[in-house]
Amino acid sequence: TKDKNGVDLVTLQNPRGFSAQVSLHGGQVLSWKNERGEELLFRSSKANSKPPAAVRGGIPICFPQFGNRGSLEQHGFARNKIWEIDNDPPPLHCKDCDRKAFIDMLLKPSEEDMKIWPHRYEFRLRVLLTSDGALKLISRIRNIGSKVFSFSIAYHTYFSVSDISEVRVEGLETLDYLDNLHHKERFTEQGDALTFETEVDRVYVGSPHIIGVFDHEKKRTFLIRKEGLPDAVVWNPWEKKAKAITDMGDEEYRQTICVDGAAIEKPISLKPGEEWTGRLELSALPSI
Ligand code: TA6
Repeated sequence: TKDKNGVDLVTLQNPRGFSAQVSLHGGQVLSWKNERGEELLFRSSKANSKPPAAVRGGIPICFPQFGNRGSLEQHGFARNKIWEIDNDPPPLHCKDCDRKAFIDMLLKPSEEDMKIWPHRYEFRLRVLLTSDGALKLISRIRNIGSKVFSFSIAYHTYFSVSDISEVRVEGLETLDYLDNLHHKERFTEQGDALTFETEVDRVYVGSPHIIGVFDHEKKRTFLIRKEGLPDAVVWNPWEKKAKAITDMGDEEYRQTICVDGAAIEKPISLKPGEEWTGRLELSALPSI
């Protein structure tokens, strides 16, 4: 189907009744619903889906730059580009994936793009709903040019939560983090689980491949499994910053937390012909 701006939207379904919606604008997951039709990802009521801006919510793909760490636009250009359906996808090693449960998309630079970021790459993104409703994003980025390049990447994941004061994040204890609110300086996490009382904008470096986001009120646990993504961004704009974000309702910061699988501290470097693979798997489980 197409959205009101004529952008192609693809709906994924699995036999258990989970669904997801992916936009070819940015290769962005916009929705992920469980078998009861509950929306698991946040989307702002003020989100505008008018290209090139990315929809506020879902999972924008930050590539080839995270944040303002470089000369490109904030979070790079991939989330603002129209991707194409990948008609030459890598083989699907997935025993019980049915045709309606995944989409393969491709982003390649146009000659125009080459003026901004002069590297030849193929970015193949597979979004897949597993048979038990987990959402998998598999990125394969290949250098098809003649010179080495490096990039940062983040799956900017807006989880839907009942209220930020009810959220706990586990798995990042004792890690170092770069604090975007303090000139990206490095600190060490002292606490046990992360809880939220104010703006947080951090890159936890060398994070484990499993992180838990617990929503106490909804009795729901999000599990984040990641491979090839050594870092984890944790962000909530809180009240003041949320008011300054035009495509976010003033109170909506309470209904979301971003915990993003990422590779930021040590950008990924690819020699000609080399390919990098990054995998993110999100599960939404009833809390024990
Ligand atoms: O998530 C970290 C961050 O870099 C924050 O500093 C904030 O800018 C957020 O990303 C959202 O960025 P965006 O460009 O989507 O408004």
